[in-house]
Amino acid sequence: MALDVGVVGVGMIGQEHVRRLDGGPGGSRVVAVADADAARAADVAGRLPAAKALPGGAELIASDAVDAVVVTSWGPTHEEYVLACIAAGKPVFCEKPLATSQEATRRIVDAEVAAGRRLVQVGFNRRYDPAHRALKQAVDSGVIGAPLLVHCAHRNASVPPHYTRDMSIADTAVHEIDELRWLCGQEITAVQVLTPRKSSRGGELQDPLLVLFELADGVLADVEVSVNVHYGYEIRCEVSGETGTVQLADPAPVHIRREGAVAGLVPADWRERFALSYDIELREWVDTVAAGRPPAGPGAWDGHVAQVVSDAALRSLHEGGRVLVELPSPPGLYAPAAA
Ligand code: ISE
Repeated sequence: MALDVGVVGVGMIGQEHVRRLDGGPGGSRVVAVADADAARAADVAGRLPAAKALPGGAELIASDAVDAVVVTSWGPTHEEYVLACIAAGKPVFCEKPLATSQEATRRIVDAEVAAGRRLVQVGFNRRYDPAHRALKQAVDSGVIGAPLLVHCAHRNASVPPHYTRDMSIADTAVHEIDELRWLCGQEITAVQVLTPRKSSRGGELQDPLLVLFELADGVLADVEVSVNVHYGYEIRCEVSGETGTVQLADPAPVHIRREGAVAGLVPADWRERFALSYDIELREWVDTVAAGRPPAGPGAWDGHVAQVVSDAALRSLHEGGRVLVELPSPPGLYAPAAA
């Protein structure tokens, strides 16, 4: 069955998703777009065969033409749009973070619980990256024995001018927060943010950061967050286990050896590094939602937990020290299905 999608927010990531959703292999098309910048919405709609530009997210969500919604607007608007989708009974794919405070993500969880069905999926795309999936498969298979330590690095070549100090956690490290929970199958119980010598390229930002996570089974994870490395976009993850290690391979498709040196291209940014993950993520979402099933990917509860951990990390960044993460039990709606 075809799925008619409306996209709220057609900036960079919104346009990336529009390109994949319109005429995508799962039979989806984009029928409506909205953006705070009306001219941009009109421009994007004008390039699509079946899309209209609507005046705002509320109109788009209410439109009878829209079966399902993708929210790729600015983070502080996510809560309003996701709650409106739940109230309208429409499936919604919301880019990370699900909202910008744990109170807001909790309101989304409560609304979904009150509605009695899962409608929300959050854009934690690492779960769809073939390399990350292979990493998890290796850990789950037991080939490296019980995992003990995880070492990650999340490096951006640069960040846009609107990027603020807290975004190193809330917008960037939030990917590793979800990744660690998913990869290790454990909740994060404590977090501490350390601030090394500042990069002279970072301006007002506290860059880089070293974030230490403790997981419920005692695994420790360290994450370097650097957002001005200049040389490209790099994502690393290595799991050290009792009998071996497994790590993400170098994503360069080829290595060139010449003049006594080896070179492999480094992706320029997340669009290049994670292109396949976005293809798979949206394809799986469209297939599931078009079949009338609840979204199978990370849901509102995962978005909420990531926000609770992110808030704890921000507290550590602002006030120093190790901050405990306290999580209530998930509501029954999010209990894993019995095998
Ligand atoms: C951006 O929003 C992303 O999702 C990228 O994957 C991440 O690396 C970047 O730091 C974020 O700002």
